[in-house]
Amino acid sequence: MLTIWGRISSINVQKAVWAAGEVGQPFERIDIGGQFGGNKEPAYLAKNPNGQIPTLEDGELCIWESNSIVRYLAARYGAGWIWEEDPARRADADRWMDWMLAELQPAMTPGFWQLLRTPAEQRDPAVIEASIARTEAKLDILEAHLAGRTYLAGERFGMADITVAPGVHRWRNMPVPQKERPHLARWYAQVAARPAAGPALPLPIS
Ligand SMILES: N[C@@H](CCC(=O)N[C@@H](CS)C(=O)NCC(=O)O)C(=O)O
Repeated sequence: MLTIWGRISSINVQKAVWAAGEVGQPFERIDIGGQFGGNKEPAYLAKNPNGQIPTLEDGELCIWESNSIVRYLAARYGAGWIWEEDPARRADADRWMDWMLAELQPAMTPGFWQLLRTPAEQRDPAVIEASIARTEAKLDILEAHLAGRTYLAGERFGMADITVAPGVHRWRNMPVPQKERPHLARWYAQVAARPAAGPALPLPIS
């Protein structure tokens, strides 16, 4: 049985939970981080020296970095399914996974923290405005890309969808103006309806 360390409100934990569900691996998820604390304790730091979530344990193996966890689960348990053997097809998925960590998450996180985790009187409207503008530009890229394909990396559901969708789920449920993007909305509805997505995309977001 796998162990996933991390509170489910974290989009990085959501990726790991979704991937484990897709590849049909039973797992125990242990609440840690945020209001649960525990992620700076020596026992946890021995597993993940960053003191961040998620961390995955699979027997003797201990992995951190959410996208690496998704790739591991896909390669280990999802061969011929969500793992791509073909280097070109895998690169197509990889770029969206890296884009999520390097572009979309940094764009949306300041706005999320301001609006969901900062008392109203301490919020900085300039930070919120900048985060919305940056995120909207990234979502426009997704919209244009999804106009031409069913899933992020082509016609087959896979690792890229599992990695990016938690960010889109979060943004769609934030108190920010929601621009109409029909292709993104169609893709989100399709992937969020998957059985493994349910436990990974809690509402309300927090
Ligand atoms: N690059 C890391 C980032 C991990 C990260 O920033 N995790 C956040 C939650 S999303 C965290 O550990 N926050 C501290 C906490 O929850 O206490 C990954 O993708 O796994």
